[in-house]
Amino acid sequence: MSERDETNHRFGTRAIHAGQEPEPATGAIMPPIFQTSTYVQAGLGDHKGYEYARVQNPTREALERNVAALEGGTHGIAFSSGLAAIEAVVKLLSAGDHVVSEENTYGGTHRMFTKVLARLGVEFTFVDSRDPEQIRDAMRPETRLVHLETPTNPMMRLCDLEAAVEIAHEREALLCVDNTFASPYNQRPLQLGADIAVHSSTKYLNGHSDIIGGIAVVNDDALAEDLRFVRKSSGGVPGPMDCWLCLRGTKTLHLRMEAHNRNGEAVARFLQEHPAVEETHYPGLPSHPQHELATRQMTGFTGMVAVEMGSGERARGLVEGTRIFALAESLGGVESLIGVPALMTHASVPPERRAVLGVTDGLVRLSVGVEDPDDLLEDLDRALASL
Ligand code: P1T
Repeated sequence: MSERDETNHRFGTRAIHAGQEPEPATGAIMPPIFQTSTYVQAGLGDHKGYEYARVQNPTREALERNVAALEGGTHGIAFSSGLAAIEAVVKLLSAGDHVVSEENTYGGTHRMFTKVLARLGVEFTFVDSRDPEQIRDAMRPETRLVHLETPTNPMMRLCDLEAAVEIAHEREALLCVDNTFASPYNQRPLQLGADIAVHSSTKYLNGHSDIIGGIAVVNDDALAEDLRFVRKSSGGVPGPMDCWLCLRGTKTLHLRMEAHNRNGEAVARFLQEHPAVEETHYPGLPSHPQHELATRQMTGFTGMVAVEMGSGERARGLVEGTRIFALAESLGGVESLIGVPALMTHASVPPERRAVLGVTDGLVRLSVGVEDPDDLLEDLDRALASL
């Protein structure tokens, strides 16, 4: 992965500066929150490029330029949520088109594909993309999109993106990667050849658990145009205040991700050694079956850890026993969260599919925050001791 962009700036500098110029009227160093729905025109058709805020908003555009620079892309298209971003990607397709999707995505993504978009005539085949040959085998003449998530939510499975790019492009399908779990600090799918990187910016990009947002990043002008057209036509835009908060978040992405990576690894190592834990899923551990791929494709392994506790009762004991780790959905904020995917984020996935994926009632997912790591380990140790 190239460390610098065309401005010759490295990641941390881009995080703070990319896409933002001092505001021209006053010199304000921070992009203003353009809290407006419309823009006054001097005469019919005589305007400054801003007509209506579903279509254009300067605060949103600053965020889009910033995240595009972090992903190594040329265009960012921001949405009202991560699911709205993924939905817009599928809305590039038509009824009768086919999508090959990783089977272990966020539960809400699977629900949207199977319960909403499939009803509209788009067909989906779900595969285990740890084996890229499964993607190849599922491709049909009408396959227009391969949708991957790596690492996956919550099993922390990986897909070899370079292999997937080759397979998708051989058949002229778009490759979209949900990069939410890794964040662009740790993994940049576009630089590995993917066509679209999508995020729930609710998570690491914003980083402070105070907005819902999504974004798609691409390198291709025509693809960006198509996604903007879908957004303009469908309407899933984020508000300016949320864009501003997210932009404030991305300024510290590199600092936060260093701490998440460090704390995630410390927690994973601790849990792996703990006798009360049956199995620990974390791509940064040498015992992870895809650790070699992780070190090739990622530069850090995030704060996301999943552990198998052996039963629903033991999982409940752990998630209800911690004091610093808060029992809650979501992830990627500075504060540590803990939950049981089978009852929370993946409750919408049918039980038989959950069983195939390993999303058991005993699986606990941790979003390790950036608190003092010793306090986090003590919190887990205390909760595990009480089981
Ligand atoms: O919640 P929203 O911003 O719409 O993003 C959906 C989404 C998309 N992709 C991934 C990988 C996700 O994890 C999510 C949302 N996930 C949770 C809320 C969660 O707790 O896992």
